[in-house]
Amino acid sequence: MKLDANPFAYEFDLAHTALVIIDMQRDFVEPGGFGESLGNNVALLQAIVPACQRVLRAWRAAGGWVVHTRESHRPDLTDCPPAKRNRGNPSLRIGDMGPMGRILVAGEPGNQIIPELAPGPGEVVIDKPGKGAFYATSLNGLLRERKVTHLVFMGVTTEVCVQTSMREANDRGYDCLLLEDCTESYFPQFKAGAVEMMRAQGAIVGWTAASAQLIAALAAPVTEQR
Ligand code: C5J
Repeated sequence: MKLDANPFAYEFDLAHTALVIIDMQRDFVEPGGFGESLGNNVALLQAIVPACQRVLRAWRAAGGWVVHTRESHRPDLTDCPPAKRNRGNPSLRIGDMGPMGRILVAGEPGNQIIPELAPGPGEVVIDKPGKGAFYATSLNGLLRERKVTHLVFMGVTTEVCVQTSMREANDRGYDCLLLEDCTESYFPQFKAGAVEMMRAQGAIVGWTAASAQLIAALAAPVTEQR
């Protein structure tokens, strides 16, 4: 399959491509969660949910494989370095009781993926203690087992967990595409900068495209794409 993308067309074989949805968790996206309690405007993140749902539906209908991630720590926090927990001396730390349960702790209500994008049968959920989806997770092994070579990214936040994961993937040899209208930041200028950075210098980290381009490619008969 081939789609219009920046800085040039992105080609992928669906059987060797995974859709990776980064950290669309209640605590980051929903009103009344951890993100909002820090003073962030979660409406920005909520605005991408319909586009993410459209892509997920089209990807599943085409038979594509999906990986979801959550920024998530063990209840005993043994996988949370003090440097991460204490950075910035926040009033609410990872592991503290937040508005939707213990913050960024596995099993807590706020740590779950939003119902609109709930994982389906056969889809994988990766709990990651870092910003990147590859650090201290089984993701690379799972992708190699399935002979995945290409990754399509959506999720939040663009310049933190999405960008870190895409850079990790790029260094491991995956061809990565970021769907611009399916990712967001609490800081729109950071999203804009991250998108520019990733596709600069001939897709130095990867490609970017509008989700409509991907959906059109998934819907097109195979013969039209040659
Ligand atoms: C993510 C964060 N998911 N911003 N986390 O980007 O701390």
